[in-house]
Amino acid sequence: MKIGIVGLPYVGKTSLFNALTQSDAETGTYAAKKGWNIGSVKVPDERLAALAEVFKPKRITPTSIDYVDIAGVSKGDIALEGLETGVIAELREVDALAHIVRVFEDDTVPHVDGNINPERDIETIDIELAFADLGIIDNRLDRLVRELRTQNIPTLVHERTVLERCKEALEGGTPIRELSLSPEDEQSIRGYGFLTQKPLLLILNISEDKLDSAEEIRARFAASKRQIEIITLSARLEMELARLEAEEAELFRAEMGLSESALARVIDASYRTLGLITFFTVVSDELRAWTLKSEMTALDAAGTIHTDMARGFIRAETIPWANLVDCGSLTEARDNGQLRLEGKDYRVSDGDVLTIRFSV
Ligand SMILES: Nc1nc2c(ncn2[C@@H]2O[C@H](COP(=O)(O)OP(=O)(O)O)[C@@H](O)[C@H]2O)c(=O)[nH]1
Ligand SMILES: [Mg+2]
Repeated sequence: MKIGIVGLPYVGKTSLFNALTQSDAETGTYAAKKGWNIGSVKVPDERLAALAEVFKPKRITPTSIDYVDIAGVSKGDIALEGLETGVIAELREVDALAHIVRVFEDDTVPHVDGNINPERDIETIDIELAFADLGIIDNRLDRLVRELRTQNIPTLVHERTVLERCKEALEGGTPIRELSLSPEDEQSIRGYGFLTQKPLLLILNISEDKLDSAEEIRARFAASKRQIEIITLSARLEMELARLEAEEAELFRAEMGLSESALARVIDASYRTLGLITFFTVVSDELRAWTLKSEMTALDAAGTIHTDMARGFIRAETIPWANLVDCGSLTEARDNGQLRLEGKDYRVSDGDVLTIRFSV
């Protein structure tokens, strides 16, 4: 899974990127307009530790998330740069966008529009993302109209209809994500990676001395952005905490009254936004976490692990992770009748421990 960090220059994107991925990319600069940073973070999961007590595996493999930190965009940038630039092309590849919004006040940090106004900044980026999509739609529609003049290809006619709907929505200020598209509609525009179609996470970057009122600030934005996940954090503080030893950082958090690490909240929200769940496997001494779209089946889970497993799927043995921890071992779970046998259509639940039986 890959998440693109977007936002105006000087809002804390690179600081958050560094905090999330334990990287050391340069902050406070707006030089490399075409550049981006990319880094990976292992998803912390307490369930893995609990399962490790049961299985005593030689190796524990968590899932990971990639974050892409693009150089800041300001008004007009995306539209002017167009589709071909590396930055936009990179963004089209991501699974979701995290938009960082500057709420923190700091006279030593410039703001491209002169003053702090998060509502305005959210709109600026929304409009830029819409422009980027509209640019592609207009180009494609031009070509489709020409092609359809000489021949009648049903798939292209369908694509044109969908693109026209998208265009109308965007021009009216509605992102593509809010349209109700059928699976066929989605399929016809999948290749474009429209930015306003991607799930969006709003991250409010607030001053470290305003963390007390984080919830109020969040509520203010939540009212107008109902369907969108909103997180508040202080990117600079998080970056500094990420550089400390784990125990030291914990102490700091406790002192400042911060319960959970902001990074864990970003990761949780990323999973929710993308509708992802985690399942676990234990194969030859390796305990491993995997990511799956919610609603997916045991067969999909098998395919995530290996195509052979999906091809030769026989059945899945499954148990919720907590039940397995209670039982103390798979054998015990089987004896207690807690290990269920499921077929390929079984809907995997978050936290399931799966053993796939297959033959090839
Ligand atoms: N006071 C304050 N400054 C911050 C915070 N987050 C980032 N900054 C500063 O804002 C400047 C821009 O940060 P950077 O992460 O490079 O932003 P980017 O341009 O969006 O990548 C740097 O000088 C950061 O130290 C914050 O939470 N509080
Ligand atoms: Mg930056």
